[in-house]
Amino acid sequence: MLKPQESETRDQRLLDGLWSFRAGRSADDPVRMHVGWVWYQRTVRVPAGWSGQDVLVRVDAATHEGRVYVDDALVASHVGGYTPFEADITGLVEPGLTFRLTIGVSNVLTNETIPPGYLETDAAGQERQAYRHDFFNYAGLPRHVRLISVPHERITDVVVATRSIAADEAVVDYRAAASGSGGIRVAVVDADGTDVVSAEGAEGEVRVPSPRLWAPGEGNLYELRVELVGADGEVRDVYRQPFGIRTVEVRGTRFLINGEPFYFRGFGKHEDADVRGRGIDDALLVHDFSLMRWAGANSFRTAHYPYAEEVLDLADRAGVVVIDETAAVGLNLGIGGGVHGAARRAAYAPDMFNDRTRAAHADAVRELIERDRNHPCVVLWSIANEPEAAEPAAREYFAPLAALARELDPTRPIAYMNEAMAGPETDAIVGLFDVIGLNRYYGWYQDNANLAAAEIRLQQELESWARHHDKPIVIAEYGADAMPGLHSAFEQSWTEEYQAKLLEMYHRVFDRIDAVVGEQVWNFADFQTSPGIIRVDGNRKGVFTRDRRPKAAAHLLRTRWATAPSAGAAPEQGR
Ligand code: GCB
Repeated sequence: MLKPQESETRDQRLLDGLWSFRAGRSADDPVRMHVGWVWYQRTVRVPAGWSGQDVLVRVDAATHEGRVYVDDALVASHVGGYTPFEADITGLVEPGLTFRLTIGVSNVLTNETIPPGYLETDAAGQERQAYRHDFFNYAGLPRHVRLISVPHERITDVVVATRSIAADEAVVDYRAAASGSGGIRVAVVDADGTDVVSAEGAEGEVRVPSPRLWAPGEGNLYELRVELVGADGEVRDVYRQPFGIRTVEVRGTRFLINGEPFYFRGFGKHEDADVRGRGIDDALLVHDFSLMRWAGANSFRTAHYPYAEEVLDLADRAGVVVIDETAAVGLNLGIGGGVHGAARRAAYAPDMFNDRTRAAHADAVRELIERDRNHPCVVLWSIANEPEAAEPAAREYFAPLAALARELDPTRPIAYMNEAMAGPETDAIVGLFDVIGLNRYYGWYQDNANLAAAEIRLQQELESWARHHDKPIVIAEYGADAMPGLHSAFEQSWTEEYQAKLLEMYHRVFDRIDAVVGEQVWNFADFQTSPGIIRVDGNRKGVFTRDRRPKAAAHLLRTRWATAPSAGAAPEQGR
């Protein structure tokens, strides 16, 4: 789905600001723990200058299900909380006049939604939303709602991908779709605004001379200017798609960007902050990126859902590498609030994660890839976080999803993020993927406050993965909770020293294992979770506090990462 933009033929208004709000049930129902539908409403005036154009309304995210009404007419409904949807409302509104826009949002999660969850009724008769993922179920409208003006005959999709690169020329494939009868014309525009090459036709290739590559640390971007031209030669629509010229490839145990081995240094993140919850905030976004740069990070993972499109736009510009994840987190009955144990029943079953769950998961994969595939920052799709992966039925569940991701995007490798209950010999699905993503907590959930034992077990396990699979390994999570200001001279969990020492121990091990091509600490910052006995006003594994102040571990990372020889190079490894 195209991100809305202004051009010679297009316009948009952000409908940000305060809306009227009502939760669907009684007034004393505390909104924070509300389960079910809420309603947002406001009056919108269609700009008078938009006459002759089609008018759309676009919701960047309605978490987890949204319904849009223009006056009393239902114009769109969508399931999936982190991807956009839109409706053509041309026939229902008039330029210069107002209409009533109402958006209903439900936060309910079931076995058949992505992410999954379930409803419980407590002893007081109160219905509660339970879920198997470790972050607060912030819901509602966390991103922009837009009113959009587009020509009636218009460009509806653009896909750009680098086929090959050489010093003197890059070959870039493109594909555009349009409604109406016009022809497509494209031009590649460089950062100075100069047309460097052009082509005609809805699909084809362009050869870019002396390309300035997008690379880690170097956010070099081009634009593909796409024009829809009528038979009369008149330009009906113009859309400018930013893109980067770069290749991604997995070869043996190496992860290559532009043919060069890349080592991921960075974080699993969350869209989370005090007061605003998951709501988009440009100042926070810029601040987070500068803190990541300060720490020497070159990458992050959009744990555990697709982030706002503006986040990826900034990563493109900043040359920050992204592992882009669906919201498929919690497809695992063996994990509860971070504590892992054997599940008592099958996860993939008609009354649990079933064909309808998989269909929702397929939608999540499709919508993620269709939204984000033009971002050069995205180098790897993560189609699930910590699903049950040892049950043989996991293979049946995941094989069509992996195939779908490859079909939608043959240019990027795919992964899923594994948790420890499926080991190198029991993981039934790792073979479907190109990269092994591991989330490991030796020294925390296992061997707590015993780093010597944790080091031995971590090393043994990583060696076993490397022995059994000829694939690159990215450690997508490792870390420990730390309460800021808590200190100890002893090996004492929850202290700042322990968090830093644990990371240091992991780094020693990573540097001994050749197949490890990345380390992403869990987490960038402390974040809110549902209340529980192992969470202290949220998850404290941040190396920054929730208000973005560095703990001791952040300084440790800066020492290791900010001194690395170049943006993408591996640290000094015993290779
Ligand atoms: C995990 C999950 C992550 C949790 C983390 C933890 O494995 O992927 O969502 O927050 O562990 O801290 O327990």
